[in-house]
Amino acid sequence: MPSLDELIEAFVELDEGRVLSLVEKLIVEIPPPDILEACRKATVTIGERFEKGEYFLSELVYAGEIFRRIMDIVLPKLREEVKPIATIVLGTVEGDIHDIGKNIFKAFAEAAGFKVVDLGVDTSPDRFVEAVRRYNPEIVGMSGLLTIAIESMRRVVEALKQAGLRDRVKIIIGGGRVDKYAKRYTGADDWADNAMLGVRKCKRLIGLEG
Ligand code: B12
Repeated sequence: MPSLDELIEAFVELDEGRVLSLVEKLIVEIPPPDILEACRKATVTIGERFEKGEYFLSELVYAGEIFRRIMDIVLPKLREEVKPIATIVLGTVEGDIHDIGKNIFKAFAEAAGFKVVDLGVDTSPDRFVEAVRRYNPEIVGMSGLLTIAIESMRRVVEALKQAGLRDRVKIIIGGGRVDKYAKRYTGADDWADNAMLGVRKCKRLIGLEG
């Protein structure tokens, strides 16, 4: 059985063939969340190489494509039929089109029994407000990987306040740039930089054991 470290190494080197064959082997014994977490770690190193100028935009695009193919193998193993325990309106915020992490969080949330209304990427504050009116969710989840996404998240919370909807929902933010300071700045109720923890926090936000 290959190791998760081998998978991380192959992903960082963008060796797609090796990555996919390792995932096919690992999925037999390793829980899907552990495989996805290893892949997320690899993307952090890929991001560092991009910052240093060792990788270019084409490599970021390719990394995104490899991650999608990994998800095609791994996510079906997560899904099972369950009655929804609550609804989450979820979207990547305005100005940001990163959606791999959002889609992983969505799959984890659905596997834990949430109904997820996915608004996609580059989602304006107005679209969040509209969706809260329409779907009456218990939770609003916002995803963002760019530093500027934090500002967009703050604008969504403001728009919900303006619309008189803020107190009807719990708000959680997620993605690589979020932390307790971002939570405070945006006015969200909680934050998570990994999907498993995010789902546990969602449960706690609505009074269920997480
Ligand atoms: C792949 C990638 C891309 C792909 C995205 C493909 C896609 N469909 O998503 C493409 C090539 C399109 C891209 C574009 C750009 N990118 Co980019 N990208 C990345 C990269 C390498 C990986 C991101 C990723 O998917 N990670 C894997 C996932 C699984 O991790 P995650 O998103 O954190 O998600 C986890 C948790 O955060 C959590 N989570 C996520 N969402 C949510 C939501 C909720 C509610 C909860 C609870 C939890 C949760 O659960 C997930 C699983 O555990 C990162 C590097 C990095 N360090 O993040 C750069 C990175 C994010 N990109 C960066 C940049 C600069 C860009 C561009 C501006 C480049 C350019 N010059 O055009 C554009 C931006 C376009 C835009 N307007 O959004 C920078 C951002 C810097 C900054 N501080 O703002 C990074 C950090 C790279 C770097 N180090 O410089 N990118």
